[in-house]
This record gives sequence, C-alpha cells and structure tokens, in this order.
Amino acid sequence: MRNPVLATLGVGANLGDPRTAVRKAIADLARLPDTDMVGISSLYGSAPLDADGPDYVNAVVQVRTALSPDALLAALQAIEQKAGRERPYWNAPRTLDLDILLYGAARVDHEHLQIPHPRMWQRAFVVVPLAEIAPDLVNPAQMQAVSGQALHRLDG
Ligand code: A4P
Ligand code: MG
Repeated sequence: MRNPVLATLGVGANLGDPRTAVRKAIADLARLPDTDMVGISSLYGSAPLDADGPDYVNAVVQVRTALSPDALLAALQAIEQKAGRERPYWNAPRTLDLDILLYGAARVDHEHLQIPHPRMWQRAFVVVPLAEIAPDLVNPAQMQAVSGQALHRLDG
C-alpha cells in the first residue's frame, strides 16, 4: 500500500436539501477505505458562481488517504452517484459535487483529472473554508483575491 497523503476535498450542493447533502457526503468521505478524516470546515452558503440555480452550501475537508488520485476520484464519483447526481450540462445545479482540490504537493494534468483543482484559488467558497481548517495552506494574497465574493458561514 502506498504511503498516506494529505488530500484536500471540496464538497458542494445546491439542490434539494443542500446542508443535509453536504453533511451526508462528509460522513461518506469519513468511511472511505484506507482513509482517515483529518479536518472538516464549517458549512458556508453562497450564490452560484459562474452557474445558475439556488444558493450553494460548501465545505472543505482534509483526509489522509492511501488511495491513489484516480482511486480517490472514482470513490468521490461513486458518492456523487449515490446522492442522485445527474449531469445535464456543465455547471448545472447539482445535488452533490465533490472535487479533489489538493493531493499532497502532487500535480496531475490528465484530461479527466487536474490537481490542484484549476479554479480553486478563484473561489471564496473554497479558499475561506480551506483557511479555516488549514491556515498554513492559504496566504494573505490568496484570501484577498476572493474577498469580494459574498460568503456566509452557516451555523449548526
Ligand atoms: N475532474 C478534473 N479534475 C478534477 C478534480 N480535481 N476533482 C473532472 C474532481 N473532478 C475532476 O466534473 C467534470 C469532470 O471533472 C469529472 O468527470 C472529472 O473527471 P463534474 O463535477 O462532473 O462537473 P462540473 O461540476 O460541472 O465541473 P466542476 O469542475 O466540478 O465544476 P467547478 O468548476 O467545480 O464548478 N458556486 C458556488 N457558490 N459553489 C459551488 O460549489 N460549484 C461550481 C462547479 C460552480 N459554481 C459554484 C460551485
Ligand atoms: Mg466536480
């Protein structure tokens, strides 16, 4: 088995009951094989960015995993499928979206998988929850770059 790697994952939902979908997805992530949950951010609400539909609920989690990037992606897609996700078009509203944001310091540039996630640093709904659980991964300029995007922390 390979050595475990610290992976950072984005969780988002904006259909049905998005808070419940995000919480359930986090519980599913905690049960992945060869994977330990390391950190879970608060839930955050925001208007869809470059997309339509109801407001999103987002969170960021960190796991220590022995799954390869491809195995992790397949596992995330299985959780999305279980949540009833359909993909009628790109950036369509979704019951659940799971993204690999970071996988240790690895860089992956395949057609089906890019790590770091190419848009993560442009998005307050990623950068702010990431800074909450892993402040060492976010510098002040990266925080500043998304400070114009409205985002609110959801309680409970
Ligand atoms: N893929 C490539 N790299 C990755 C990666 N690092 N992690 C591929 C996960 N998947 C990755 O994704 C399409 C394909 O991306 C996958 O089959 C995988 O092989 P998808 O989730 O089916 O499609 P998508 O959601 O339309 O694309 P994506 O890239 O997830 O969209 P974005 O760019 O993440 O944007 N506004 C708010 N407020 N909150 C949000 O969460 N999310 C989006 C989705 C837009 N606006 C939002 C939010
Ligand atoms: Mg996605």
